[in-house]
Amino acid sequence: MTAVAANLSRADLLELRDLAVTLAQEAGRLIVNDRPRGLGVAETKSSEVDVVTVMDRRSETLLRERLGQLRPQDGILGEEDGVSAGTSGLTWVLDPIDGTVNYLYEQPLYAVSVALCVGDVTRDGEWTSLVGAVDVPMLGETFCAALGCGAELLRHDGSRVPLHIRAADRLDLALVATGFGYAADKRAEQGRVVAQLLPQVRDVRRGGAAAIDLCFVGAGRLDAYYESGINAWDQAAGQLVASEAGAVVSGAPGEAPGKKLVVAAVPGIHTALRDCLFTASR
Ligand code: LIP
Repeated sequence: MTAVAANLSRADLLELRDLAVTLAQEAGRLIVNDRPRGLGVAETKSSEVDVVTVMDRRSETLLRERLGQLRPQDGILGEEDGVSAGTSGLTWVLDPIDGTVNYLYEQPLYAVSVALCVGDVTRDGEWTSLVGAVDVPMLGETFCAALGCGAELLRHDGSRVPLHIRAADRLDLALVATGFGYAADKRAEQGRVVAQLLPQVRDVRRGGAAAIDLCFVGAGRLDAYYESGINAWDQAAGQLVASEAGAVVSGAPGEAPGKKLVVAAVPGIHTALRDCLFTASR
């Protein structure tokens, strides 16, 4: 199902995109301005290094409250509080702090990711992002996109520029980002894959936030990003920013992007990178 199936016009999509921007920026300000001194780990999830802070929860609470006021008919899927059903067939997919470990360590690459999707957001390949916004408060930047309407970078000084990918056609000259999971066995496997990739590309970056990595592909700050094991909330908005800026966003060969694998790359290297990853992971 797409925007047409969701009966949304271009004007509707742009209005919803702007709402996603507003909400992402509100939550971005909250997590910076209200960060308590001596912020610690409130709880852990899949492992001791998969952390949640009190600000992850406050950010998602703010986003849910605002959506409850403005879009009560829509569903919500949030990283911390899960699924809330709606009646519109549309679902807001929220990562209240993407790059939580960076946030915990006061490193700048963390973001609030807000996407509006159609379809079943709990199943890979069964959903499509219609609008997305990724606010990176420490950079003073918000990346946003609407399906079929392009992608933009909004700077907190009020300026805005369209996003376009880099022109690249050689994998050996590509700057590629990736990330690693929170489970030791998964990280060992991912380490083997990136070790095989490293000599075949210009260099590798590990920023720590999928949403930012995907937006950086769209902004021409990376040639590609791939990762396995990230959730819909990590990638729903960033996928759309990257694709609307001209990147190819896929999963494994013949599969949609999702938790199993997401590969976002400039067209000239997407197939070569995906083939390289497929070979390395065997
Ligand atoms: C993060 C992802 C990142 C991945 C990290 C972590 P979180 O999400 O955005 O790409 O490599 O391990 O999963 O947990 O900060 O929301």
